[in-house]
Amino acid sequence: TPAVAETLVVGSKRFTESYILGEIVRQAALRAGERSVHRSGLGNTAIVFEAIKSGAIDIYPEYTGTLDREILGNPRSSSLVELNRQLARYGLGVGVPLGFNNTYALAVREDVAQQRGLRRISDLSHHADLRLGLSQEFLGRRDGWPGLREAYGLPFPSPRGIDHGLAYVALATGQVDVIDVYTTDAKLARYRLRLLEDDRHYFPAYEAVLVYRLDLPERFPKAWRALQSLAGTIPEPTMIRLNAEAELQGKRFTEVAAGFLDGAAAAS
Ligand code: PBE
Repeated sequence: TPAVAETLVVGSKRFTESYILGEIVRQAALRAGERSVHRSGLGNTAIVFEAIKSGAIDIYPEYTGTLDREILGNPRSSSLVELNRQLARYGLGVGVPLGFNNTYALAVREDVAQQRGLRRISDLSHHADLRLGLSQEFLGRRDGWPGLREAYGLPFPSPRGIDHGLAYVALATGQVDVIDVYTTDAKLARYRLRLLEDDRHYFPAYEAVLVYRLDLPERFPKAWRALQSLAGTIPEPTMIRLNAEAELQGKRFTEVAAGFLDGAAAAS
């Protein structure tokens, strides 16, 4: 037997939901009796994917549409079987669909939407004076702004980059007119906003999943069993509630994750 137990290293991206999911993974592994640390908020998708390829982390929460479009450059949505086939060349696997989809959407204030008659993304093409404030990662992603602009033939040559954590306040105070949102954002319920219909079906599904190094199940068998039992346990309303506990009630990510796992344990 090895002298020192190995430590499972979890990573996450730099936004609320990713922190919470990373913390759920760390604590689930810990509760299963495995040593585990969480390198939280490592950076954007590209940075976290580099970290798992290099072995700096063993596992992190990701989304199917992000794997397809941004990471693998696939033009269409793939099945998990196909994603696994493509990820195997990096020594990676994907699984444990958690139970919710978190897609991008464009949002405007309800009063502005009514004044201008905005319902669908295609309606924006007749309102070239609107000011867009888009999250930095969205501005540069393959499934983000450049493709969206082209798919809809939108004007807006240079939208402002804005930190996603500040976007809702910027919209509410009228500093910008249109922002990109994530559909499980807790703040969506806080402000009177209208989500514009993606009438050209540009955005794919972004089902939450776990991406892991293929040697993880063998190195951490107890954690692996515990992680697999997370499949299907986070329906969309639950994820929105967990995001709200962190962003609206000011709970720590560790506390939000522990509360979720306590509830899951009590229910089983
Ligand atoms: N998403 C929507 C992005 C951020 C918001 C969850 C698909 C992602 O992290 O890939």
